[in-house]
Amino acid sequence: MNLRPALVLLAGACLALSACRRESSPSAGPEIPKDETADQFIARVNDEYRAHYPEPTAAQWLSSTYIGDDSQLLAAKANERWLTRLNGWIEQARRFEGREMSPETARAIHLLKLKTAMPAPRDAEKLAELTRIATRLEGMYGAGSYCTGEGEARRCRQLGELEDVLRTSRDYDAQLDAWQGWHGIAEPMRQDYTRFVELVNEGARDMGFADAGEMWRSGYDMSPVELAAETDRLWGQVKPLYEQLHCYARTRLDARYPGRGSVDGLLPAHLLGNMWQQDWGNLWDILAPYPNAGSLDVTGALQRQARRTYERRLEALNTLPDPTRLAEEERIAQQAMATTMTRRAEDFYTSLGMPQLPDAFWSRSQLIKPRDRDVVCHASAWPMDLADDVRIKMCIRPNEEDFTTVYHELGHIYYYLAQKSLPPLFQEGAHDGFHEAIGDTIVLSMTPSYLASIGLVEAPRQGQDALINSQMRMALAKVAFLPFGLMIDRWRWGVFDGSITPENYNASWWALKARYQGVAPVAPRGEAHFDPGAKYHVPGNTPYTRYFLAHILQFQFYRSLCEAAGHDGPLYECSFYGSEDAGRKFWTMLGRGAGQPWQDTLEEMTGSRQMDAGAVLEYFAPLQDWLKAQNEGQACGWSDAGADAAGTR
Ligand code: X8Z
Ligand code: ZN
Repeated sequence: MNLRPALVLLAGACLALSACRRESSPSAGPEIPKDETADQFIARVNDEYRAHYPEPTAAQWLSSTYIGDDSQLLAAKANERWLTRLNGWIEQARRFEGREMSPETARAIHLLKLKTAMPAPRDAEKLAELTRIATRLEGMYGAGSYCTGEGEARRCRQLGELEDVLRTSRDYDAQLDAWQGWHGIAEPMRQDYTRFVELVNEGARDMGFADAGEMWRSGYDMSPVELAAETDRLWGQVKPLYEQLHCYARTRLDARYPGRGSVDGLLPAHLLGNMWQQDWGNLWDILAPYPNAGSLDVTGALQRQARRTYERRLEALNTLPDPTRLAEEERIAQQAMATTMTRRAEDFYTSLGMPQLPDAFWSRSQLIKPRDRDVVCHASAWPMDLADDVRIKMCIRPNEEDFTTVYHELGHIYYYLAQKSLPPLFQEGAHDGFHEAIGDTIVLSMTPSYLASIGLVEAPRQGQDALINSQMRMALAKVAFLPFGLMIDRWRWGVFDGSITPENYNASWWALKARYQGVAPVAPRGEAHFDPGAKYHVPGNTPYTRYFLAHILQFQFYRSLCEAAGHDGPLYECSFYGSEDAGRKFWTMLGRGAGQPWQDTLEEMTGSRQMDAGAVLEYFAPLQDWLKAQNEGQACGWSDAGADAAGTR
């Protein structure tokens, strides 16, 4: 489920389990009606799915918002029952192989096999082991903490605080410490992850796939081989643009950190303002093309607003509060600010004619980090009951990245809402990249004019300098991401197919980071480390190619919604805020779910049946020209030798 949580465990399914009976084998389960046709079978699965889906989802919600041994035990158990049920259905579906059935039913049976990203072995013991490991890995990530000092001076920091260092500090060593500190939390995951890979591969093979990676590549209405080739083709389209951005960033970093701004032409992993180097937006102070051509400092504006909210609460108290009260006031102010940011995002969607978020969303979502317990802070959107109980789980802080992430998460939520009357097996993205692209398409509409209209930046300046600033702001988020979006699953596909072995986990990770992103650690990261585990989606087992595809697709969606909104002018100037025509087109696409091949859905939306980076290149054409001029005379790019050495240096 699109980082939609049940992602890991459920990936959108149900569970049918009578309260008094424990499943002992995948084929056990409720009575299977005799002489059931394939169409009747799918109708029954859809009913059972809807009826039982809420329970494992609720268990997973609890274990992610209340990390602890008890909640993990319950989540693992609920997931065990769920995956057993899913395996049972898949086995039952075999009866219909080669038999007559409607195309919808054939599609539903195919989707059934792909309902989880965590294919479980048929063997009951191994299945139970898998759910325990998966729950533990996610818990380790959520509770991860970097502690320094002894006794009184001992201080522990979680991901959010360590990210703050990378966001705001420009001290080389402080950034390195935060970066290394966070990566340390993943070391204990290595053994569990190694076993996890064996178990999901067995599950995938039980289902007829070569390995779990092949299964992941099977959800795209084309062969797994074709899908892999598609990602290469799309990367080939955008790589020259990334290389220009990389070259420009390297020059600026070298100027900011003389002699230390690059490592054999690669960018130092801890200096890019982001733990995984996937979004360089925090480096605005270093990378802004024209610092005097109008401020686009959204983070600063949000922080000022948050501070005012807090100060107003304190003023209203009229007394000097004790520390407990002060902390409580701070929490209330944080919640109020997070709610304001979320309301603002909702407003974009309702401006398109989409419905308001249901009450349950507001009463049950987790918007901020609770003070009293560990939670998985990584943002996600949850369809709890495949109807109106939709929630997000975030630890929102007042900065630009979290602000745009709220818009991203609401994209998932509106996808769920638009599909709630579809059969559950079709309640998915057209493919998973579509799910990830919805909110991001809205983010592309967050132009300087839109940001000014909501009071976050000054009235935008006109002219070439301001345009390049605005393009750079978007490129640091969207273009910098592209190779990262690709390399994570290049690593996992290799892990699943055995070409990357546990002895090479870290070296191959850094070789891929180097090859695709041109990024390297500044000190050796040998096999004592397990750096992939420091990125949520690895312990969380969320496939990642979806985000790469989404970063291409969102520009295609944006272009066609801009057309629908009657936009006239260069693509990058368009905001379709307030356009009900664009909204209708978007909503129609969302409502299709996975009920037809994604190529049909894409064609309805954009007129094209192919994913294509043409819209990305059209959008960034002014920036690409500007970057080429800036990089004139530089030896851009980086060598594979540097790439190969990166992991072991
Ligand atoms: O994981 C996410 C979302 C939830 S689906 C917050 N994203 C990827 C990431 O953070 O690594 C959004 C962009 C990429
Ligand atoms: Zn998402």
